[in-house]
Amino acid sequence: MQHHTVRTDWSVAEITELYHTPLLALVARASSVHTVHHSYRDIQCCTLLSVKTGGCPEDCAYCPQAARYATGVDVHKLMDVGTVTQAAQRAREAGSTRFCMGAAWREVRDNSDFDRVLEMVTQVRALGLEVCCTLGMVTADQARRLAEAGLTAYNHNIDTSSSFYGSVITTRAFDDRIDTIANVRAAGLSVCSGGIIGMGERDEDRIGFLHTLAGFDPHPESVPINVLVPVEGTPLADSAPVDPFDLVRMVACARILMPRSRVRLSAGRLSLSHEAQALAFLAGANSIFTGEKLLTTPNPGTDSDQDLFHKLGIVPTQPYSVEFSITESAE
Ligand code: SAM
Ligand code: DTB
Ligand code: SF4
Repeated sequence: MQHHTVRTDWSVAEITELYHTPLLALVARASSVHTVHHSYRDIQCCTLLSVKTGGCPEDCAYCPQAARYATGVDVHKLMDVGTVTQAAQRAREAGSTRFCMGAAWREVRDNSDFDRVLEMVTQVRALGLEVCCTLGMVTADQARRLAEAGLTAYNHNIDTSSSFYGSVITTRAFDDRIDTIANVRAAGLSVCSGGIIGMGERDEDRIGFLHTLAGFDPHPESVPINVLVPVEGTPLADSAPVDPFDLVRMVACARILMPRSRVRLSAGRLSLSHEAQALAFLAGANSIFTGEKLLTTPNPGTDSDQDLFHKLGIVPTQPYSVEFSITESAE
C-alpha cells in the first residue's frame, strides 16, 4: 500500500502537485500517513539550551546571534559543564526527553571548547536523555568524536531551497551544509535537518527545500519546521508574518514525503494559536520545544503547553522510554 512506502525519489513535479493540494485534502492524507507510522498520543518534548551565545561570524539574515547585526543579544562564552547538566536535569524533570545544545559557531574547532562540549554530551546522555547538538559545520572526524561521546543526533538545517539560500546567507554555501550532513550521517549519528518559512521565499523555494530533504537517503530522522521569529536588528526583522495555514501545509507535506521522520514544530509557536498548533499536530507534527526560551527568543511556557496537551488529550513521550517512541505502533 502506498502509505507504507518510504521513498527518496520524489520528483519536483510530484512535490509541486502535493504542495498545491487543497489544504483539507492534504491534511487528511498526511493524517492517514501519520497514523500508519506514529501515534497521535506521542508528541516529543525537547528543550533547547544555548551553550554559547552570540558573536557568530556568519551572516544568516534571520539570526539574532550574528555578530554583525545589532540585536541586543547577550553574548556569552561557552558555559560550564555543570551549568549545562543542571539545566538538562531540570528539562528532564519538566518532561523533556531530548536536550538540544546550540552554539553560535560557524564551525567546530578542535580545541578545549570542543572537548568541553564532548563532556557535556556524555553527561547529559548519562541522565537518560536523547542529546542533540547544533554547533555549525563539522568534519567527519569531529562527528565521529561526538558519536563516541554519546551524541544521539546532530542538527544542521538546510534552511531553505538551494536557489534561495544565497539570498539569506552569503558566508557559506548550501553545499557546505550538505557536506556536514553527510559527515554526520557517516558517523552513524541521527540527522536533524529542516528549515525556516517566512523569509520571503516563494512556493517554488518551499518545494525545493522539501525536495532536498525528501531526497536524502535515508531521510533525516528529525525535521524541524521553523516559522521565522523576526528579530529587531536582523535584515529579516520586517518580514511579513507567516499564515499559520502555510505552516500546516509544510508540516503535512513533510509528513507525507518523510513518513517515519519526527516533524518538529519548532521556532515561531508564539505566533500560532492553539487551534493552529492542533491542526499542525493533525497534519503530522509530533514534537515541540518546551520551556520559556528557544535559544535566544521567547517560546510558550509550560502552563500554556500543558493546557494545550490537556485539551487535545496528548500524553507527551515519557522520559526513559525514548528508545521506543519512534517505533511505537499506531492507534
Ligand atoms: N550555528 C549553528 C548553525 O547555524 O547551524 C547552530 C545554531 S542556529 C541558531 C540553528 C538554527 O536555528 C538555524 O539553522 C535556523 O534554522 C534556526 N533559527 C535561527 N534564528 C532563527 C529565527 N529568528 N527564526 C527561526 N529560526 C531560526
Ligand atoms: C531548529 O531548527 N530550531 C531550533 C533548533 N533547531 C536549534 C532553534 C530555533 C532558534 C530560534 C531563534 C532563537 O531563539 O535564537
Ligand atoms: Fe551563526 Fe548559526 Fe546564527 Fe548562522 S544561524 S549566524 S551560523 S549562530
